[in-house]
Amino acid sequence: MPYPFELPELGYDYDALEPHVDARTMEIHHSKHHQGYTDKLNDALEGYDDLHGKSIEELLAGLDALPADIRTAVRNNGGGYANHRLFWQIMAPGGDSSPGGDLSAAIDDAFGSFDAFKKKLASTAAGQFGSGWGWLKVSSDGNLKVASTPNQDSPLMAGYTPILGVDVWEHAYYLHYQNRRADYIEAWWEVVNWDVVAEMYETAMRYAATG
Ligand code: MN3
Repeated sequence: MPYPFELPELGYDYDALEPHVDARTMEIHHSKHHQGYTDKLNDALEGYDDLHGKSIEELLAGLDALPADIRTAVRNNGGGYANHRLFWQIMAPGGDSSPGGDLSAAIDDAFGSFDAFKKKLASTAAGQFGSGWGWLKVSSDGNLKVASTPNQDSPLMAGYTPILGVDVWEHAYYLHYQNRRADYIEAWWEVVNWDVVAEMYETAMRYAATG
């Protein structure tokens, strides 16, 4: 039973991503912001027993089918729950600076080169007006796309599988970078865990292949 949802462990210490992402930001982001989304998601679903067996992916992919009085709460807080769960997973200290294998070849095919992909994602995320996320996502027919979403909207809501996401809410960077979102994104590449992103890609492609 996925419900009640629980705040996932980070898998590394709050200071592990220094100097690129500072420890205080990580602590507040995980223990306050992500905990808040998790708690509010559970609050919204309380009493809706028929929804307690649904995974977060199922809930977000099926927002239109949810009762109207909890749809916005699940969209915002369920999105926040899922987006941050992915965000912690796809970061790590001291990983490779680029992906290998199938994902590397797919990025070259889709965007021309790894550098061209990074530029496209950085400009898309930097250009998201207000709060939101920049994404690398896989379509249901197995194609890589770069996109941004506002607020806590997830690519899952539109039928895509996110495999990498960069949080561009000010709470993700303001303490260290203030208004310099582009500088934060540039530094953030240093902490991407490409092994996990490549695993997510493989899983998404298996799912795309089987429909
Ligand atoms: Mn956040």
